[in-house]
Amino acid sequence: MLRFFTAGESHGPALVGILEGLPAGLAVDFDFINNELARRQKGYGRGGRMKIEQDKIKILSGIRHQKTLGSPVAFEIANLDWENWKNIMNIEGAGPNPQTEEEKKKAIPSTAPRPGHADLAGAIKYNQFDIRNVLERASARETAARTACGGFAKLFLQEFGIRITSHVIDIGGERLPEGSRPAFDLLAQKAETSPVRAIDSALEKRMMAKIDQAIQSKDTVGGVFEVIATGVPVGLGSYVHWDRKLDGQLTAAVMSIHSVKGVEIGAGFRQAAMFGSQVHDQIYYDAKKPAERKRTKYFYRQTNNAGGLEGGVTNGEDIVIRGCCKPLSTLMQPLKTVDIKTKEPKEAIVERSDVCVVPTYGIVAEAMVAFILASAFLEKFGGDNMDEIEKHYQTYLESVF
Ligand code: EPS
Repeated sequence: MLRFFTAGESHGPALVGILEGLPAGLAVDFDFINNELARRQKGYGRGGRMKIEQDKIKILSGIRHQKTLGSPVAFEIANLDWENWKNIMNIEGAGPNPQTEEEKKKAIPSTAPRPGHADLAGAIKYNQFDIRNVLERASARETAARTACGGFAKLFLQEFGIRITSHVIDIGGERLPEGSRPAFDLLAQKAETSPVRAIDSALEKRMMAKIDQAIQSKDTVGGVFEVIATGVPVGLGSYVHWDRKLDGQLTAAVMSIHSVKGVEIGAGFRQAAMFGSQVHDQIYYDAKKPAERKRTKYFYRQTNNAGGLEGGVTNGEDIVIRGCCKPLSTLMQPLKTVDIKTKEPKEAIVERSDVCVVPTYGIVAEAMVAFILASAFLEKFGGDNMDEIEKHYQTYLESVF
């Protein structure tokens, strides 16, 4: 079993993570993990913070000579913005210690909760009269630590031929039509070179225009990302019990990402308007042993409406999972709210934020999907070191009929 914890406030000294359950002997490519962090920082529509941060992982434990030890991997990602907040977010002083006019403004307690944010429910729940005490942890800055954990999970999965990418299929209603997609590598390459991770250049322009429109009208815009995992063997997850169904675990993991309000697998909600004969992916068999190492695909489909999962179990086809992001709740033209102290009507907090984060959350969703798949893989083929897991996996592949 793999598990991880993260900690850290958005403008605190650092984000930290602990990833527990990685086997010993996994080669760690630090550039790969840092590149994952860089991919998360990109995207048209991001705010000023991403110009300040240059997310880099600093490993504190669990790795020696570039290989995992089997012990918990602990790491830190510095918040470079801490320098601008250390007198406001100070840890040991009894209150803020502002030195400049700008810091004096930052030190004023935030009392106007943003509709759509964790601000109000969080302030009531934790009995806080400065909303900063809520928003600092509710911030999606936390997803940098998740992305690093997902980077390790991806490195593990890659050893077994499993790869994951994402692209954006909708921003503010500018949507990629349903239908055929380029093969995995081409799709990944197209997404990687687009500022909005769109795989179609005409769509990319319309999406960027939508974001420009939101910027100009001091608004925000949401959308839909799609994550694809390829090379996944048959048999991860289980149909025997509700909490072992992998579709449930994957959707919960993606739903847990900030601002995600809907998750679909495969043809998802579109299936409601289709007949069974149009939905279910017919089964074929190829008796030839697949040449590609570790492929388990003797049984295959020509369509993938199931999104790679049937009965909560992977069926060997690509896993396809979508997340719908609501528009972010920090608006430069604030919505109406009520001051939590005076109970008077007020305008919601306005502070630096992003206009659109759909491409970024696709990257975070890749990390969450990687984590769930790595965990399920370890559950099925478990072992304490990579050699042991490799042997278990090979034995399984040889037994697949
Ligand atoms: C984020 C850092 C934050 C926001 C964003 C995520 O930086 P700041 O609040 O200093 O501008 O840009 O936060 C949110 C989207 C959110 O919902 O809070 C990051 O590193 O991704």
